Amino acid sequence: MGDAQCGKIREAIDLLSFEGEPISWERYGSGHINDTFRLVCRDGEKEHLYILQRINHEIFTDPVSLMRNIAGVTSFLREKIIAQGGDPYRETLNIVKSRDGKDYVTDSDGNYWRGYLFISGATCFDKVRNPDDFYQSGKAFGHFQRQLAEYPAEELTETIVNFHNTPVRLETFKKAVEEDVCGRAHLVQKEIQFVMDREQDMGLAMDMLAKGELPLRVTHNDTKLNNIMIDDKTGQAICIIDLDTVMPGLSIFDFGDSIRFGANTAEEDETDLTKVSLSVPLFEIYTRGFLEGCAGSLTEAEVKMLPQGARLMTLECGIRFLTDYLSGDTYFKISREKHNLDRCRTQFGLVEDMEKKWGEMERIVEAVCKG
Ligand code: ADP
Ligand code: GN1
Ligand code: MG
Repeated sequence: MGDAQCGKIREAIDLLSFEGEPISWERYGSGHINDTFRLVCRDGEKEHLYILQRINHEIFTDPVSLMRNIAGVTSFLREKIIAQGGDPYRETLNIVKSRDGKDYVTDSDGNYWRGYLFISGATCFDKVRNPDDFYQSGKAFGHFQRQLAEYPAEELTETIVNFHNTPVRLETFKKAVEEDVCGRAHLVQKEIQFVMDREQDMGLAMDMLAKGELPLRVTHNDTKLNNIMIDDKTGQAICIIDLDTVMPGLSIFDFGDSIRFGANTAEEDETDLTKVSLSVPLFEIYTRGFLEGCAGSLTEAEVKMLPQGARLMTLECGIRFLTDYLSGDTYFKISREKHNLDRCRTQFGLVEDMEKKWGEMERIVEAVCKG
């Protein structure tokens, strides 16, 4: 969204029931999808902080159902947090209602906006700061999934259909190569070949789901490290955010996406590929945290498939970045030329390294499981 359109922010602010006078707002965070702002309001001496977000309605084409999902999931979690003696204002997202009682507002351009209470004293990281943070995040994502096991899945709308259906992602990719709308395909022959060499494996998880060998659960589906808030004082993972993609999925998606992002020794958009590798210690520590958080709820088949979940999520994400590069960068936000191509290359580098360390990954999962 260009800054010219940001004028609509004022409209959205006026429609939401923020406390006090809006003083300032600035772009915030490093998400690839929504437009996020940190909003400061003042009420006499008191300052109130909020997150204001324009929901990307080109990607989430049904923002009303999406917000119904989030309202349902957060009020469900809220009750659990209260029952466990936690702080519901810091441990889950709190939606700021519109002045007429809705969970979102629309501006005169048809954009959808929402407000959340800002969670202070906690940080989202783009890179693992220390192994304990990663362990904590594994525990929290495992626990999140465990808690949502009791959520009525039939009430959730699938906000993006086939979100982690890797074979469908592959088909979309092939179409992008064929259409080559930006004339970029000749620049990425090596990457295209990388994908095609792995065509046979793409359906591994979806086939097991179809055969009933992996159970469908309520999952987060976007478990990267910057979608979890770590308390600045205690170092504990306190709140899981970015709930746009909470919907039925596989446990290995949540495990895998965290490994893809957090156990990479390089950042997602690193251009020096020699820095990219799978950190085996981080893989191990996350596995430990995740399985602890799941507290015995995963089946034997799910546990066995964890390494494959990591590999498939990384491969799939690389394919999505490459598809977007070929299609003219219309999906993920970019801040430089070839940004999506750089991101794709780190993902493929990581897949390659996982393939080299495959035996080790399997042994770790087995050992952690045995305790
Ligand atoms: P996107 O879908 O674009 O990734 P997110 O919902 O993840 O959007 O938000 C982007 C960033 O905004 C997060 O990574 C985090 O830094 C920050 N953020 C989001 N919600 C909150 C909140 N309630 N309190 C504090 N920071 C938040
Ligand atoms: C997007 O919204 P954000 O930045 O947390 C994307 C994920 C990708 C991720 C790659 C809705 O996550 O699927 O894995 O970028 N979210 C959506 O960094 O497509
Ligand atoms: Mg996010």
